[in-house]
Amino acid sequence: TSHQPLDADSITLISFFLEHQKKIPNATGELTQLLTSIQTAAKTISSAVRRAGIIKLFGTSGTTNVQGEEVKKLDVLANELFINLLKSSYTVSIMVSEENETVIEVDKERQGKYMVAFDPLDGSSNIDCLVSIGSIFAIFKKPDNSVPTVKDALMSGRNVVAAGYVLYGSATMMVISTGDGVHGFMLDPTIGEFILTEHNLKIPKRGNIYSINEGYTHQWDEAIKEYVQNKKDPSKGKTYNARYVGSMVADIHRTIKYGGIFLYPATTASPKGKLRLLYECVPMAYIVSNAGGSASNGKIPILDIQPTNIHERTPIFLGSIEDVEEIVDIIKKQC
Ligand code: AHM
Ligand code: MG
Repeated sequence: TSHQPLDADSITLISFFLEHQKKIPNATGELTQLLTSIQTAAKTISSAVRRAGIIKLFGTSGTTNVQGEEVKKLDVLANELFINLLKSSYTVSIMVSEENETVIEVDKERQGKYMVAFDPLDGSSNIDCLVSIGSIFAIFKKPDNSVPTVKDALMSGRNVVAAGYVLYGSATMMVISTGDGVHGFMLDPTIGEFILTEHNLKIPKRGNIYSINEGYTHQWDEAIKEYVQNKKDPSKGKTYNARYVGSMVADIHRTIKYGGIFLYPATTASPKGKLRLLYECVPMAYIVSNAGGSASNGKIPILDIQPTNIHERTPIFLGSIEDVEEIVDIIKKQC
């Protein structure tokens, strides 16, 4: 209960990464500095999400984003927080945001060696009805260590040095990987700190949940139809449960915790799928892969895709290693 004394040994997000940084020879502390800014953005967005109905942040702000969708007021606030806090961290040169059509450049005097791609508030359809939403980010570094330029915004997932997401669910949790395991930090609202609660998250090798928007069945390729049909047919093995929040962060956090598969395939209306490579699929693929799962576009790992456009989309199949293998095999068989 809230009357329970606080644990004097709890590990905060920043103390965890300071310790991690000490283990890396020649580490400058810049990544920890960057993560500090991201956690401040996350705390502020979490507070805004929790109070949005009271401080009148719900509803549309009357503008549309680069994808032609209505932008909610909370999205605008979350985007401004990410941009301003990353700029003032002195660690980033360029940014890609779902909400900005072009790459965001940081002033020369505040530039650092990283590129950050982010979706400041994902799950827009769930904002006004109080269902879970999230933030997603990936931090990239050029292999040659020089400061990235605008044309370097198009880096593949193999250049990611850290990625994570923040889930504004029944509690707020930040899940991060710097390539050395996946770790979850729960926001303790009584002290305003992210506390390590999930050390070294591992996704089960196989799950029993499939997560896809089945309303689009008529728009899927035969392989997707066959796979999903199999999961409901007892003659084809153990049947699966269906779960679909419609917020990528919530659907993927559940997939990591319980196992199973999340699918957003190509549809006739969106032939490249809906989800964006740089700031939705790559960070999630990085996290899931570091937790022992996998993520594919049906042909190659998401992390191997070389982007050609900052807002490009990709089909995605992500989750427990054996579940992803199964769908990829069906896709290959039908090609
Ligand atoms: P958004 O960026 O407009 O919020 O859309 C992204 C969201 C994801 O969180 C979710 O996985 C997906 O869109 C759901 O799409 P659909 O409603 O087509 O199932
Ligand atoms: Mg999004």
